[in-house]
Amino acid sequence: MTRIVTVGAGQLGPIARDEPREDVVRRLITLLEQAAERSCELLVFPELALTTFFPRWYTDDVTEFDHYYETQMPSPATQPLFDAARRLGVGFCLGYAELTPEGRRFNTYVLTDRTGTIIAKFRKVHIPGHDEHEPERPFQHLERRYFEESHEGFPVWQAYGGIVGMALCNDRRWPETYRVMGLRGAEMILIGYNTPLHYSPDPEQNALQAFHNHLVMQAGAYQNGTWVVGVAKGGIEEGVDSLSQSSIIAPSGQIVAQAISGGDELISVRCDLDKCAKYKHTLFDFDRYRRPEAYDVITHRTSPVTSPPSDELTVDPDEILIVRDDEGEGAAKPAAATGADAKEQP
Ligand code: CDT
Repeated sequence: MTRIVTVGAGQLGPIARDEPREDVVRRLITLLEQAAERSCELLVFPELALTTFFPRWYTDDVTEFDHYYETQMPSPATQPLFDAARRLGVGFCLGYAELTPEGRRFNTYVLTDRTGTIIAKFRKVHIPGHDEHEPERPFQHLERRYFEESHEGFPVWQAYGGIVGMALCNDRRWPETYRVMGLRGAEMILIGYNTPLHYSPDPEQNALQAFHNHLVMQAGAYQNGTWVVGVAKGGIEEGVDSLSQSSIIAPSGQIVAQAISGGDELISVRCDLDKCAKYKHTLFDFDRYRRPEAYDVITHRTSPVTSPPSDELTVDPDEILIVRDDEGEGAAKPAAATGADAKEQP
């Protein structure tokens, strides 16, 4: 069986601080038109696709940045994108900063159908960075000042002939993001990102940004038997160089298409959603092989266990692995050998 959905990743290059929404929307429509030429049914745009990545700047009064937020979707400025979707028959997924009537601020993704009607909304769960000005940084990452965390979790939706979920940028680094959607049957996960190449808290990670980006998305795809569409806003935006390398990843974990520029670029793949079942029904047959009772700390703790309380780490002396001969007679490996698999070696 095949269930084909042709999906595009609409990578964006930099958006200038003073670039009008109308100009950005024109860029999005150009990508949507290219997607239609390639017979895409769905085009995925990045996180905060309507504005520059404004959390790189500090302002005392957050409301001074209200012009970066959308108070309605569609709005007069974004309506032409929705009209283009309807005209072309190509749906889209769009990231933007959302300001609610109650004054709440979210980092948001919406998904439309092929008529340009919004059918799903996701708000970013893992908000990275910091909330106060840190002058020692070459640029700020103040997402925690400008957005609150969503407590709506990671829902999935019936769309495009399959089960579709969404995540935003830092969400992609957390295995739970994919697993929660995997448990809900996700067959395609749409992820937009803005990832500066320079990571102030540990610049040793700078050279690994591209590796880590693909590492997490490929693992998430494979371990949950789902397609992943990862879409960047990349290039040098207001002096800050950000990762590009948008990619479309199969349920095997293989990258099947990858952007090669740091600018506006469309990549597309005919994705067979039925490929997901191969992984969901074999190695990652959750029903058969998952052991939730062994994972309890995952939902009960946020911080690691640094010094385990005695009720969490019990070492039964009879279960200590005794290593003989090759590692020295009688040498013991207590911590590594606790649990049901620990046995005395013959
Ligand atoms: N936008 C976003 O979430 N970016 C983060 C940057 C690293 S945290 C400062 C990311 O996880 O890619």
